[in-house]
Amino acid sequence: MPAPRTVLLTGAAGGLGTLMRGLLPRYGHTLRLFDMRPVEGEPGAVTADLADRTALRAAVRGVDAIVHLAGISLESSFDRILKANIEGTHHLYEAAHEAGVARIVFASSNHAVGFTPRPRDGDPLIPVDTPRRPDTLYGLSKSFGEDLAQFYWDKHGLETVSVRIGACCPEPTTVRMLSVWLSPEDGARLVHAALTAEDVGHTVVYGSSANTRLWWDLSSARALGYEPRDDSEPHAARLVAEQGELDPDDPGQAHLGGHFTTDPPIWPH
Ligand code: NAI
Ligand code: 15L
Repeated sequence: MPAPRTVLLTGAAGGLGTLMRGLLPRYGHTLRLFDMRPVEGEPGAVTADLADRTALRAAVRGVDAIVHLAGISLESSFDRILKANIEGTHHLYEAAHEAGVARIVFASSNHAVGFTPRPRDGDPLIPVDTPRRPDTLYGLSKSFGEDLAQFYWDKHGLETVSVRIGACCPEPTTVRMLSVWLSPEDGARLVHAALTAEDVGHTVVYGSSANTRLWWDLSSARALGYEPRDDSEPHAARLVAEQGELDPDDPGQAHLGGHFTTDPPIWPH
């Protein structure tokens, strides 16, 4: 698919949305912004909830693609996750299908497979087709999102790249993040590749940088044209000195999802 493209960015007021708002225009994408909270410095952004189907229909009209980041990004009650992540994502897909939008880049999460044991020394990387093992209701909603994406491709020909993001932030702050870190610049490279690769159907990829301590297989992301340039390893000596290596006998450190499997952070809003 040719760039530049007009792209609806949902979740534009959030942490990742703010990073992507800064980085994606460099690839020639023109962004339309959507969030239930006002987007600072962006008076033209649409302020609406994913539950507002009329606002969604208007927001998707005329865009080539959607980068769907909006939703609850941590653990919460089932009722709240149902409304924002499950019903909200369904409303978005329905609006996109009605409007003939060609492609969605869906912010899935490593927590869709969070109960997968992490590889130890010499183990193979976790493949993208490993069985889903959500570690939270949050992860369960991301698993639903991936199934929804597959359904809209099979039934309606609406393409999706589901990105199981690791942890996207300026630099890794924990030893676990040395394995799952996605630098913001690599995040933008991956989203750009997901927006522009040809014939993706429904493709699932892991979203991380080329970390020396990587746990999962990036080949499906690389097949889209993603070429990560960053590696968390320069942060390793400091973080390991501060926190120690991960303890394989600690359940909160033995799985891909880390502490989400035992003590997940709770959505504060
Ligand atoms: P965030 O919590 O900072 O931002 C989420 C945004 O979605 C917020 O601005 C919020 O107002 C908006 N939102 C929530 N519910 C909404 C609703 N019902 N209607 C409209 N807007 C709504 O989260 P962050 O970190 O920016 O993550 C963005 C996406 O990426 C989320 O879907 C998250 O699950 C996913 N993700 C992020 C990772 C990361 O490292 N930041 C890792 C894995 C997945
Ligand atoms: C996620 O899915 C969260 O949205 C993000 O805030 C991080 O905590 C990340 O996973 C992680 O696994 O560290």
